Amino acid sequence: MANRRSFIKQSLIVSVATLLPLKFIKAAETSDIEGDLTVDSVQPMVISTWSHGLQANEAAGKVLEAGGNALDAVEQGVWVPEADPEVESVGLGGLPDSEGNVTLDACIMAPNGKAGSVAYLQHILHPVSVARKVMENTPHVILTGEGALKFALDNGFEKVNLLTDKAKSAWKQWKASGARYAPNANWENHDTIGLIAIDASGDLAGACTTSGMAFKHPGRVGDSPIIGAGLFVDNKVGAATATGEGEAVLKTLGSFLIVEFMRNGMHPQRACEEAIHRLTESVLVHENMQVGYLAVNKAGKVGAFALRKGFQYAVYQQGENRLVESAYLLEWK
Ligand code: SD4
Repeated sequence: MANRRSFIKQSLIVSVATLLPLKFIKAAETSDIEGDLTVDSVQPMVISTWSHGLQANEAAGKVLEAGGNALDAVEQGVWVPEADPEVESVGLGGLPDSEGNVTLDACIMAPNGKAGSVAYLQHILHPVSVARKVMENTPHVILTGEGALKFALDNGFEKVNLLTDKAKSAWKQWKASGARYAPNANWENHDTIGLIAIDASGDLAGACTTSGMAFKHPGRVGDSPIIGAGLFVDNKVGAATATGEGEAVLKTLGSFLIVEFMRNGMHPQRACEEAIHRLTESVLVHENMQVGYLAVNKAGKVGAFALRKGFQYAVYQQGENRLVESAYLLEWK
């Protein structure tokens, strides 16, 4: 064990040192001993991405405080931004694709290792709940597009119009300004929601839901509905979720990577930092790229790290709900 730990420490020092010229801004103080997964007792808790996570956490926290389980908590937590027309990156009110259609990606993972997901789904207010039905009522993990819509309608979900006037006029403005797609994952400080909960039994579940990158190509699917990319939960180890430019997260399977780092004894903070470092090593980082990771281990320790400044996450525990600025690697140019 000691050997493994010192190896991890050493490899961390090497990778941080390699990245120093890129301006290593700040990293939380952790030791890999703190990544120990020994659990005595953990208070129920909820963590989620961005400031809209605060309201989502409240809803999820209520479920936990009423004795509910982590799976119900994550589903009901993310219902809040999914139904909020002011949140331009999730569900109703989400910015559309290049043809003006709102297309949604969402997934959910349960403590028993089951997972469900929908991608490129249109017209449904709560894609996370369709993902849960895929998990619970089918032998599949992912349903996409027309098939996902048919499944939703067959299962009693109603068809709704997700394109608000505000989102439509943003799309028209984008068209008028030349309709050039540019990944922009940090705009207005709210984005995809990834939410993870630990319930009173110490069980973990997670959900991730988004309308994806604004004005994306029709048919584009991001990281959020892909198990291991936008979200990964292992009830013995911990869970992680991602926000930002999905293509970068997909190419490095960021959430799975973080959970594997934690499995090997890394503190969630270090694990998120390492996943960002991995991304800078294996993905071409362009000047507008943002990626943020958020993780928690089985013992309730939280970590977060972003490629660039601006990522925030919300932490709810024992009735307290706070918004935290994530540490990050690079300043915007
Ligand atoms: C995507 N990861 O579709 C999502 C978008 C997002 O912050 O999280 N933006 O690529």
